[in-house]
Amino acid sequence: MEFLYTYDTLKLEFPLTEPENARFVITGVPFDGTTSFKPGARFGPTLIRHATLNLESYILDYGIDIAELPIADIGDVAVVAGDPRKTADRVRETIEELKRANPDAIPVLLGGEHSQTLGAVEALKPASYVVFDAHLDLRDSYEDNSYNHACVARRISELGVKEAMFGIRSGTKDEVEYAEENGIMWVHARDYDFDAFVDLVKPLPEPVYLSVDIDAFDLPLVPSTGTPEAGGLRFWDVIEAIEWLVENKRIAGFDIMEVAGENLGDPTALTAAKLLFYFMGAVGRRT
Ligand SMILES: [Mn+2]
Repeated sequence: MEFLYTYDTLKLEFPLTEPENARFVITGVPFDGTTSFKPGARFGPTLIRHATLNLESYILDYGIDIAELPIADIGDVAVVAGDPRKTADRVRETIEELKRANPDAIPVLLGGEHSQTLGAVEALKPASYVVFDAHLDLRDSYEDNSYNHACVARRISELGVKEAMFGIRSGTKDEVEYAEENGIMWVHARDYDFDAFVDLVKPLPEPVYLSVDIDAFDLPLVPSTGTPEAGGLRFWDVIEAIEWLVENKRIAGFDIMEVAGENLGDPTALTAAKLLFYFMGAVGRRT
């Protein structure tokens, strides 16, 4: 099928299927128009796809080969340079087109700035939003733009979506107060463990949109990201949480955002690629 706003780019290497028949439909969003510190998220989708070349499609500890799963890659969304709202509109329309053709598909967004998650959430209308992130992203506005990457969780909460956040170690007093006033639950990276995750996520209504801002991970795993912060989560801790989530909750959509860098083989993209494979493996082994 044809999409209004996507174009072909480097795609995943293993046998792909058509979006109409796929369980997972991958789309890149090469947008970094509001990045405040370290640029390069526009290269994230390509870097992640390239990093998958380094990985076996056979998931050793699951005993399944994700290359045998029905996966589509529809290329990247054509961004509107410098405009996170208009670009997120294109993300929303792309996912709406996909869901009309294939209501069972799980859209998988590769980014690109976290601002673009809003478009996916608007399209999929999940009841809950579970996010791994270093940052609360609850600002009402940042640098005079309410669709800045630092505002994405605020915009999503305003849609009435329940939120739970993990790996947090950065936010303002105002953001903490907004979270308190609006019942937004979050766990500091220092306090994170599996039980804390399950406690918060278990009561959340379905379906759940799962977002991973790559900066949730500890710095050595993800040196190239827009706003890096020391003191993050360990890789297997996040995988274990995702395994629980896909076993126990219906997943509306998934994304891996804020992967940046300029060089192929960047550790950040390698972390993201491995995470992508584990997500598809964790969902795929159940079905
Ligand atoms: Mn972040």
